[in-house]
Amino acid sequence: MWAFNKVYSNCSKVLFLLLMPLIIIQCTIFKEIPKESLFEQKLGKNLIRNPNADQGTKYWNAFGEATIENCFQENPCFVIRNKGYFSQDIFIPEFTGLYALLIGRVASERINKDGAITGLPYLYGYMLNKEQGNLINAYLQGQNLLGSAKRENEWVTVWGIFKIPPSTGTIRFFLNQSEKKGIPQNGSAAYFDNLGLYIFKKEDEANSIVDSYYKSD
Ligand SMILES: [Ca+2]
Repeated sequence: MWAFNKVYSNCSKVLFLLLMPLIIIQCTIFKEIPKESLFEQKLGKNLIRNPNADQGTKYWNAFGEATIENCFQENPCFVIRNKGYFSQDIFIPEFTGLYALLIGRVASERINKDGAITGLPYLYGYMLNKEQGNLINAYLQGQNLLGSAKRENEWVTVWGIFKIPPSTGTIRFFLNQSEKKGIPQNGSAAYFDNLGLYIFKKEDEANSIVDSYYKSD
């Protein structure tokens, strides 16, 4: 009886050891989040990290005169002067054929009486090819990406919607300062805050986000 118990006990141990990898594999399978849901989770969400300058320059690259300052009512924002700029890379390899909304709030310390664009803030971007050494697939410019305030230091919404070309892996999002040929910078500040990059399946799905920005005017 003792011998039988010992053999039985050893069998249980062997069986347990044999089953252990299966249990681990099962648990791993159940823990893994399906790709579909990760894709869905990112849709319609702001993919910019630190979009409000609450974390200083974290996640952003700053070039030239590019700083974080308290802009009006002690709210930190991104500030550039003399054509300094900020940029952030956002990885979006799974969104080919969908639509990207670039959006933000901007203000300018300088408004030229003759309407020249020098000093004005604008959003800009590249779609970078994931297969060809970050070759530029598309330039994100025009539309409503240039700050069009009529008064100095007046905050306005800027935005543009762009279809994501095949093989795009990354969007490089820029905060830039305009300059008209022959009219140089004079050290005036261009302000940016509440930046957003959203992906949508259809172009018109971006409307609710754009509307919510305009409501904050
Ligand atoms: Ca802010």
